[in-house]
Amino acid sequence: MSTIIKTAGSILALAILAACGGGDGDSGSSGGGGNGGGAGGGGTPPPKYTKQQMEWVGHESVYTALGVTQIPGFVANLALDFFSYAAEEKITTDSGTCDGESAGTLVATLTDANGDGLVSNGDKVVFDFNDCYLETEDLLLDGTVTVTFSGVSGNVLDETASSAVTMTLPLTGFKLDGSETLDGTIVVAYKHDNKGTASDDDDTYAYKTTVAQLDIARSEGGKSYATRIENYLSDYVYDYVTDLNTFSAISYGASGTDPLLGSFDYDVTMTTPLVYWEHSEGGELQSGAFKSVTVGETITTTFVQTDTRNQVKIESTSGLSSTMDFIAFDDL
Ligand SMILES: [Ca+2]
Ligand SMILES: [Ca+2]
Repeated sequence: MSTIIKTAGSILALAILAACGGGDGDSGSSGGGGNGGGAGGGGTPPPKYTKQQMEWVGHESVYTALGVTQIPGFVANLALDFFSYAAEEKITTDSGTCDGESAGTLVATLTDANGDGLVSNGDKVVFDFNDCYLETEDLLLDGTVTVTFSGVSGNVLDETASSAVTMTLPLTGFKLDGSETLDGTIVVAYKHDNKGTASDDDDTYAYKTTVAQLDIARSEGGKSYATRIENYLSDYVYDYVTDLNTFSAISYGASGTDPLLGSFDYDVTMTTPLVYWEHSEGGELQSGAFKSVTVGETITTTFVQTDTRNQVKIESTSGLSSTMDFIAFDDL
């Protein structure tokens, strides 16, 4: 089975959904400072976020956007890889251990509904992750997900041909890193364009991810927190030669509770195309911008590529602004 995992294809380095931990320790200042929920009390302007909260909104806006795309994208790629492997080996199920010291197991099962050995509408791959640790992605998965194929055009398993397929991934109580539980259905529309040439140097791979509603539950410091993602859309193209992922769209609504923000509710929209460089150490955001609109302010997060370390600027219509390098942003 390790063969399956190792062939998992081109994915972004995985950001963890809703990230790890609510900012730095000094969040004791205000439990629920934020702009949460109750829009429109008569006449009193909503409170603005502190600088630390503003930075956290920028961080969360970006990493939630990436996480909702990357983790299902990883599973979708894994489904295609397993389909290819199973068709070649003429098997329908396989199981094995994952990576690391407490590796866990993964069982994969293919239902090739029409038995043609090709990805067809209605074919399925079921993954049963049992505390499965994936070393390269630094990700611990626990739960079952059925990937159902639809909208197939071309031969998806032929790496030299143009093709398209939509994969639907319902997640129910799916556990991530032992600390977060995901519920919701994610749809990934994949498209490979070979540009009509035999060489794959000019090929592009597009992934459009949509989610009507995704609920993320987690606990931290003995308390429970919940995030609801609504109307999520992201669309990006992976360039094989440059290892660049260029997003043409990202938008969603996020609401819930957070240790640093208290109750929160904001809408996130990409305003300048986000470019993400993929490499073995985890990738880096190179350029692009997001805005996060709360009831009280608009927070803009901008990535700028430099000769040394890429910079991140976070600023708000409240008048606050903050600039840091990408490493510091990543560590927020
Ligand atoms: Ca088939
Ligand atoms: Ca080509």
